[in-house]
Amino acid sequence: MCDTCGCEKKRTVDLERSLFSKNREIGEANRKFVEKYGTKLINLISAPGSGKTTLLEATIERLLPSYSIGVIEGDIETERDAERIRRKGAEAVQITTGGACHLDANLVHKALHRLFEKRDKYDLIFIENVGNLVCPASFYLGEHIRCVLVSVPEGSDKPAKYPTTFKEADIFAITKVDLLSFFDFSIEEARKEAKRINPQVSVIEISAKTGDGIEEWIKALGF
Ligand SMILES: Nc1nc2c(ncn2[C@@H]2O[C@H](COP(=O)(O)OP(=O)(O)OP(=O)(O)O)[C@@H](O)[C@H]2O)c(=O)[nH]1
Ligand SMILES: [Mg+2]
Repeated sequence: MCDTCGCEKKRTVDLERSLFSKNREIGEANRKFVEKYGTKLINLISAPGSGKTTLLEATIERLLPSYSIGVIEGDIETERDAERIRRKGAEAVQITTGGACHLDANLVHKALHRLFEKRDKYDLIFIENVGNLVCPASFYLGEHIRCVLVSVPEGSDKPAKYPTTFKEADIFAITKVDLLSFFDFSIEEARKEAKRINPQVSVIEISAKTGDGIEEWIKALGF
């Protein structure tokens, strides 16, 4: 309760703080859990339709059968993305949030157990977060690599307009670069703004359709 006016604001702030710190604790546990198995955990964040699943399909094609891959799919509804991943030969578990716009560490923890029931060794586990450029960024899931994707049709102003999402990203993937000639997307603007917000971020230009940038992406993942 706020001392000055009696509003509920302070209580809300306290609850938020405890929600985020509990989430971080479980995120750290997720990280320790996968590290026991020598697994790298990668969190993909983007608006709906930026090309997360298509990039994963191309990544699986490139890395199987040399590496074992698992995917945790987060969506509000349907098993469709998990089915796409399974068709490419990787293991996948689907989380349907039923409305929530992001995954949290606890949901991912349960999904990790489901994945390790299927196989006892993964070199990589990808988490495809729920399509949303804002909310998933506040929830650490235990990932070693956080990748934010923006596709060419979305516009090069996105880093400047959604800076908090880029602050803790390790990789900024500009996707669908095969469409550059049809849109006024400026690679230079997107790159400059992302680097201004987060000088450490690696910027990669990718087309999962043509294969451009896929090798650089694989290298950035450490493979
Ligand atoms: N031209 C082009 N289209 C692409 C590329 N990558 C994905 N797409 C298309 O973009 C659309 C959305 O791709 P998805 O991979 O399903 O996007 P997503 O981010 O997984 O979508 P949600 O899971 O719904 O958030 C599909 O029609 C893809 O074929 C690309 O590199 N180039
Ligand atoms: Mg998808």
